Amino acid sequence: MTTELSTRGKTLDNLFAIADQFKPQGKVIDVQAFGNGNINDTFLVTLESCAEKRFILQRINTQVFRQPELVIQNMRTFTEHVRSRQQHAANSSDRRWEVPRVLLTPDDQGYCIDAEGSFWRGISFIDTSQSFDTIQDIEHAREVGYALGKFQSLISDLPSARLADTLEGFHITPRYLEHYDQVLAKYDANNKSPEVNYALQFVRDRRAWANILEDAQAQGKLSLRPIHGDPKVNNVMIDTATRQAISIIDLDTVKPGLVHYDIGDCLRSCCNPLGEETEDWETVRFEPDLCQAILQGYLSLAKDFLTENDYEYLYDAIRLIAFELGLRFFTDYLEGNVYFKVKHPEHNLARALVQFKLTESIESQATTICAIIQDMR
Ligand code: GN1
Ligand code: MG
Repeated sequence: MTTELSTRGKTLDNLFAIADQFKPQGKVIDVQAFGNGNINDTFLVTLESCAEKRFILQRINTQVFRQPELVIQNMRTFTEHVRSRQQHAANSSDRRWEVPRVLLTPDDQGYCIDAEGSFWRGISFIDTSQSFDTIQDIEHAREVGYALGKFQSLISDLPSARLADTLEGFHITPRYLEHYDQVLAKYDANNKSPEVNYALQFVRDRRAWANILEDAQAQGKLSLRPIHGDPKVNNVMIDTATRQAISIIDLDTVKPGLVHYDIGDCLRSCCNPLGEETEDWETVRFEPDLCQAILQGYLSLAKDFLTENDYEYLYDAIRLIAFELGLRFFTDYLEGNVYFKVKHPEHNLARALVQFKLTESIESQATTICAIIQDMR
């Protein structure tokens, strides 16, 4: 079979051969494009007659992750840490919680490089679970918050020095602004659309405030800890039977950072009921009830490790990470879509407008959001 898949001309035959590198217990019978990640290419591999019938095959985007071996190494460090903690804490919780495993290759490296130099890895599939692109109800929101608290508590005692920095500058908003300025300096400013003008003005109006978390860190008010980096709604796996959160997947950006990046990213993703891919950007809204439920779930675990200063910057984190993602999408649009995968040339502009509208909605509800946070301290 030589069916062309949509991703850079890999044939199904190639993909079967690559999947075979991850020492599957059974014969590979199917490989399908899977999920809707913006960076890596993801496939679901199905195996015949064995206990674990599926696994995830991914081509890592090496334009983004320049040292993909370090991404695998971090993932293994994290998985081993959690496994040893779970063994020591046996029976302390009756809730199901799973950590995706790196699948080993015959040389035990956990990745393989194909004839064209593409970098591939295999990851175990979390069975009997599913994820959603938007929050389904209040219970779902609480579970997503719980999952982030659980994740951060599991890595809270992993020394940051054991994790490599796999993506320098990730979530450091002033760095994204610097890059934006460089891109803007080269951008052909003729015939700007009203949407581009809106976005340019949006960034101009907020740039002075965008250092807020980095300044707090520089002043010693906030400190670096291991974080997930990308805890958006569809990275939280929900058990299909119990509806409880049982895992956070996508461990590419597990590295030292501020917990605020995680909280901000989780809330900007979950409290936008229309989802980040909506084309109806003008009606995008931040939903405070979902924010409250997520923070309840999160703080049920995180209250043990958050400091007073951490609480002081929660509102800013929610506002900042929505703004930052809008800035990242907008910059990529201006630069010609070199970072995020797009379905059409204006896609990143549309995504940027969604995040900017969300930021506006957060700003207009600042009092409500701050009161929610205050009530939970
Ligand atoms: C990217 O590829 P994906 O969908 O897991 C991005 C995140 C963004 C997200 C927005 C390494 O994640 O930071 O929040 O898109 N990942 C990277 O959907 O830049
Ligand atoms: Mg990701």
